[in-house]
Amino acid sequence: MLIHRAPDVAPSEITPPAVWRERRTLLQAAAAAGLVGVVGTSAAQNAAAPKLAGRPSPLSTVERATPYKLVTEYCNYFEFGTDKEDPARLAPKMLKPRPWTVQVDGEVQRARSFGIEDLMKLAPMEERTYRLRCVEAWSAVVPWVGFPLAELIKTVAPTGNAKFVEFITLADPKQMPGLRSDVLRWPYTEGLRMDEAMHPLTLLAFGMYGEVLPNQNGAPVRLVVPWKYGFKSAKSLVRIRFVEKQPVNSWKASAPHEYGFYSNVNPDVDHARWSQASERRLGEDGLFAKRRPTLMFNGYAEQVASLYSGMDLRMNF
Ligand SMILES: Nc1nc2c(c(=O)[nH]1)N[C@H]1C(S)=C(S)[C@@H](COP(=O)(O)O)O[C@H]1N2
Ligand SMILES: [Mo]
Repeated sequence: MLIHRAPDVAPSEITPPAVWRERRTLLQAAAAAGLVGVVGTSAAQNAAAPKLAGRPSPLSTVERATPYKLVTEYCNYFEFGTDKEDPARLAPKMLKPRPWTVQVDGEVQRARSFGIEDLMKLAPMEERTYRLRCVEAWSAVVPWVGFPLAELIKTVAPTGNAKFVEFITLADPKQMPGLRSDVLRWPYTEGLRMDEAMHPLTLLAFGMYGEVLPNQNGAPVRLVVPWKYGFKSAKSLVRIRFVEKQPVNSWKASAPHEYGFYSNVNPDVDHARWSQASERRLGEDGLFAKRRPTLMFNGYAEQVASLYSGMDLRMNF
């Protein structure tokens, strides 16, 4: 499938990669000279973090990135606690993202384990700036660094029985104090239908804002599925399993009337306890800040709506 641009963005707003690179170089030069702040660009944000560059992708939204500080300090990572501040407080010192292996198995012809360094070499890194819409009605814009999950899927050659992909994340009580709570079923597990997993927008992310992922954002590797609620984007993956039956994701297991398998962003289908029609963008929470209308498939309808043609999205929420 060929995709030329992000949806709900006029072609004139798309920055061609050459111009983007030039702008970025200028910004970095200006930043190095102390001329401008670097908030909202992909320039390095945490001097201590290893850099991770990616070639700019035309699938990026041109919306301004949410400030790094907000994306790294206001997180959902229940293995470290349910308060938004818990992951940033605990994950940097408790989670050990290296050495790390990701097991890829199930209905594939070439099952194997990848050391994280080998996994990172599988395909060229891209920088993809995506909207992220949490089921809790807040959103952010994040410049991820990674490559399409499809690249990994091609490498392991799924069999004809592979209908779904299950994503299993780390559950180590020594590193993760949140596992003492039973808010969710551990290990945190997610799933995608095969065509969703193969979709060019579906990203395996290793970095963000030009750096390796901070622990609280899912180091060393996470999933990013921009047209679905944020909880589908599982952090700190340890196993990717190809299966025949629809996997049970942790959120659905914990509250099946509130969370479904598909979890597509849909302003017309309310959560059992709140409306999904609008959202608060992180960083825009001043007294007079307007809520933003939530877009169908989080604004990616042009690329993904066809995956669901003929499906009742109210039943398949
Ligand atoms: N392993 C794991 N992955 C997870 C979560 C979690 O609690 N554990 N929370 C999800 C939710 S609800 C959201 S909104 C996103 C948040 O990603 P961010 O904190 O990097 O913005 O991560 C998702 N991935
Ligand atoms: Mo979320």
